[in-house]
Amino acid sequence: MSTAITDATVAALAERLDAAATSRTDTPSLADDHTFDIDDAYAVQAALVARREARGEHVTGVKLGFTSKAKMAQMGVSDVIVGRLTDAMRVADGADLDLSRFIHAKAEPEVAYRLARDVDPDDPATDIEACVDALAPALEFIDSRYRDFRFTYEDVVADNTSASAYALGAWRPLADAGDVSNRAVRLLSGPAEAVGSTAAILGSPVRALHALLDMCRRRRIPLRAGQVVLAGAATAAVPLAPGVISCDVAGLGSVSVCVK
Ligand code: 0L1
Repeated sequence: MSTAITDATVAALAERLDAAATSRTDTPSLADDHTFDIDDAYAVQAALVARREARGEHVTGVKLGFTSKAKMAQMGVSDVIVGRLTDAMRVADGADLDLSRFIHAKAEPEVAYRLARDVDPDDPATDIEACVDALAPALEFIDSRYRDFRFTYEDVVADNTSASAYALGAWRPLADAGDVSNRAVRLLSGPAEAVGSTAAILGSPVRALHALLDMCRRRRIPLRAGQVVLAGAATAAVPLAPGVISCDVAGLGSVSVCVK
């Protein structure tokens, strides 16, 4: 349990981040005026997600962040971070995406897993790989609520790891998808292009599943049948701009949205 800040402060920080997201107005780093640790940060995140649920949103899955060596080094950490996705964040493949819903969003090309059954993080015998049944190409739209992207590790966890929106391509049964540990990934956004490999996701997206199980054990985050797992970015994030943005993962297919 958190020791550094009170429950009232947790609630106040969640309210501040929620107001920033709903009003599309950035906010200074929480660390500017609060000292809080990573346990507190996950408590703020839980309170933030609870505010969304109180408005009628449903948790549809989880996302991992800091899954590349470069991002971990930049933030000076050796752990991945986990955030929550909701149905309000889901954008259909091929649909329009309104740029005005964000503060300063960026897009990341990813791989998504689908959970076929509930995961029991307390059972040491849990085989997370056996809990997934399908894979899909994915686009994640991250939108840090912090002014000028200036945030600490704890800040970004409190801000639900910048989770903002996501789109999924067609699911492919795991058995048909084959080994996805090193597939070419291409993000196209107008003239901007980012190319990479699924290997940038902790060496292989499947490692993200194991890292997720570990995080869910430590952070008491439930994982339920039907939920989506966004495994992490395969390239650096690209600023979101009007026009069609697409992600193609070799052998898995593609997903796109039209940013307006
Ligand atoms: O990459 C991620 O999804 C984690 C959040 C990164 C923080 C940000 O750049 O907004």
